[in-house]
Order: sequence, then C-alpha cells, then structure tokens
Amino acid sequence: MTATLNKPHTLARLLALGRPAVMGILNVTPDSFSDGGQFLDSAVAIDHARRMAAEGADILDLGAESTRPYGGMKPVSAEDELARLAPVLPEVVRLGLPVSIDTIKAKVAAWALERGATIMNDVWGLQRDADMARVAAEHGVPLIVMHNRHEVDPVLDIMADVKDFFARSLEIAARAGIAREQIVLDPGVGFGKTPEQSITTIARLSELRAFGQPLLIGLSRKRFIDSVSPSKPQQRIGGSIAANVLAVLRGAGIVRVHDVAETVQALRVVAAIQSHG
Ligand code: HH2
Repeated sequence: MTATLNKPHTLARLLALGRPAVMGILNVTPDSFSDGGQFLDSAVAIDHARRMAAEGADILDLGAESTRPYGGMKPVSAEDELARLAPVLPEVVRLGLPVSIDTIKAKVAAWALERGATIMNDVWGLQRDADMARVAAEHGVPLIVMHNRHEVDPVLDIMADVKDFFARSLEIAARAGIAREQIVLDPGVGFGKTPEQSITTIARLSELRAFGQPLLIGLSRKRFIDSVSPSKPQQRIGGSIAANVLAVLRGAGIVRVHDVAETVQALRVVAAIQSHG
C-alpha cells in the first residue's frame, strides 16, 4: 500500500476551496526557460518551496526535467531525474501541501508517488509513456492531462486539436481504469503552439468546460506574453497575472505559476470585486 492511497480526496479538497487553486512551480533543472539552474541546489529549492507555501500556494509542482517547449530541451534519464528529486521531494512533502510530480516518465511518477507526491502532471496527457495510465490508475491520484504536439502548425485549428487530444486521453484513461473525477485538463499553453495559438487556447478556455473536468492553465512567464509585449521571462509577471485572471474568469480552477504572492493577491482582488458585482 502506498501512502497516496490514504489521500484519495486531494483534488476534491482543492476544488472545494471556493476559489481557484494556485500551483507553485518548483523546477530542479539546469535548463528551465524561466528559472533554469536557480533551484538546482536542493537547499535553495527547498527554501523556495517553503516561500511559495508561505505566500499562499495550494499545490507545489515539482519537476526535474525541463519541458522546454521553445526548443533546447535536454532530455534526462529517469536516473538523473530521480537523483535531482531525491534530496528535494521528502522536504517538500513535509511542508504539508499536496505535491504534484511533473514528469513524462511512469517510473519517475511512481517513485514520487511512493514518497508522498499525490498528483501526477503529465505534459503528454497519457500519450507518450504507455505506463503512465497504469501508474495513475494503481495509485488512484489526480492526474493532469496536458495537450501537447511534436510540431507547430500555424494553420491548425488549435481548439479542435486540443479537444481531439483530450478525447483520446480520456479514452486511454477510461481503458486503464482511471476514475474520471481524478482528471484535470490543461490546454498546454506554449506546447506545440504558435504564440497566437497559445493566446487562442486561453481566450477560448471556456469551451473546454464541456468535458466536465476541472481545468488547469500554465501560462506563467511564457513566450506568448513576449509576442504581445517584448520581455524576458522574469519581466512577464504583469502579463502572466493579466492572463491568469482572464483564464480564471473563463473557468480555470487551478493556475500554475512562478510568482505565487503576486498571483494570490491578484486573485483575491478579483474575487473581492466579483463578490460586490
Ligand atoms: N508548463 C511547463 C511545465 N509543466 N505542466 C502543466 N500541466 N502545464 C503547463 O503549462 C506546464 C507544465 C513549462 O513551464 P516551466 O516549468 O516553467 O518550464 P520548464 O518546463 O522549462 O521547466
């Protein structure tokens, strides 16, 4: 029996907050697009996790392989990923927040779930490592299914592609015995998309409500912001907050962010104003 089986209600609890949940990003990678190398030192990473928890994060998303949707990603072996995670994961779990494991490898996901992570975050939505679905079903944990593509196609109807992809992922999940109420859908801003297509997925996020699943958006500091307002990743906080607010108003129940304090404040102000409307 894994520890995770004692925590079957992680997602239900997050969705019952009565406000969007904030997922803080913790990348223990040398090459992430916005914070690569910053948190490779495990003590620094743990401090950062502690800070995000204090700033109001509801979930911590731990990743040890950059997804680098804009090229330059260095694939790492499962062993390297585990070596980066090993000193950090137990300390992050100890902070008491739900921890999600951002990995495309079933072996890494299973390892993390056995050590206290309680959410799986698969940026290939069960469509890359065939073992991912089995691990999710066996552990009975929430699973983030993100849309992704190998190639950017600027003339593609991106919303149609996202919907087809989700339909396939949901079918794979059902066949593996993953409970439907454990699945969160994420259109994958910046993954196999032009900046315009990324903006479209945010603008038309509410269409994805038709699947009946909670929605997550991960747009923090991403390149589509630069396409509208030229800026380096660290200079994209204003754009990230604006886009996250609009995503929440279109149905995002979870926002994945680097800048937790700023996002929490923005969402509190939005909720206060909405409640007086
Ligand atoms: N984006 C990134 C990584 N993981 N997971 C989900 N579910 N949704 C996302 O949009 C998403 C994700 C990319 O951002 P980051 O972690 O900052 O960079 P990198 O992958 O280079 O480490």
